[in-house]
Amino acid sequence: MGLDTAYYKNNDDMAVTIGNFANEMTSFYVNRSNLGFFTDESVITGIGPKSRQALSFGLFFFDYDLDGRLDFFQTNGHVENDINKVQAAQHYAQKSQLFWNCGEDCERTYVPVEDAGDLTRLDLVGRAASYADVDNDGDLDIVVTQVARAPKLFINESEHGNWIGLRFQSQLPINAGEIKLILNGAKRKAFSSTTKSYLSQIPKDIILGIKDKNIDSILVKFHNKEVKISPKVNQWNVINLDN
Ligand SMILES: [Ca+2]
Ligand SMILES: [Ca+2]
Repeated sequence: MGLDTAYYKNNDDMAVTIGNFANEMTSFYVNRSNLGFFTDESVITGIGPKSRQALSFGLFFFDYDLDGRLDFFQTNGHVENDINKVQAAQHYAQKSQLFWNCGEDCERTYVPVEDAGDLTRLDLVGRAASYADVDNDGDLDIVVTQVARAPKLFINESEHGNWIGLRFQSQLPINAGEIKLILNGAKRKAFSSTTKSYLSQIPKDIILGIKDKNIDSILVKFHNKEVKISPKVNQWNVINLDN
């Protein structure tokens, strides 16, 4: 039911994911920048087969281990609270799923994280899902709401890489656009959209996972503006886009 878009390979190939009903895979369409059309890559990315049984709602790309590659999360839960009486394989409360982005060298881009603690252990009637750095340690934590049950907050305690926090200030709306980032000459792209997942919003701040702690500069391109900064690593950097 939810959807998200991302440059999941840190190149110009854009992915669109859509959560679907039970016994339907999560859709994963990729717009190949060199072809100009979308291809269905749900199976070959590794997301499809593992998401087929679930009825998926909130979902999003995010870099949970801050290695610079966008991972993927979806929360699940059926719409019929007695579905198990008529379909033995289906349950009202279902487990959420986390997929690690393994990179270009792997057979499948996305590998299921079988044990992500309570995040993948608890059965939830998942609906909205969102993320933010709730405990202010740089990594992204997750909130999932449920039907007629308490929402869940999952604090990210995984080992993670270094990060750069970007907090934008602008008189222009920065919650609906594309931000092009150049880190030490290497391109990264990010959306500044705060609307994603299912009935959810995320902060407009961006946290970038980085392998190299020595980042000389970041060039931010947004609309017709360019701002270059020397970022502080593992800290928030406030960027004024009006200058
Ligand atoms: Ca990652
Ligand atoms: Ca955190």
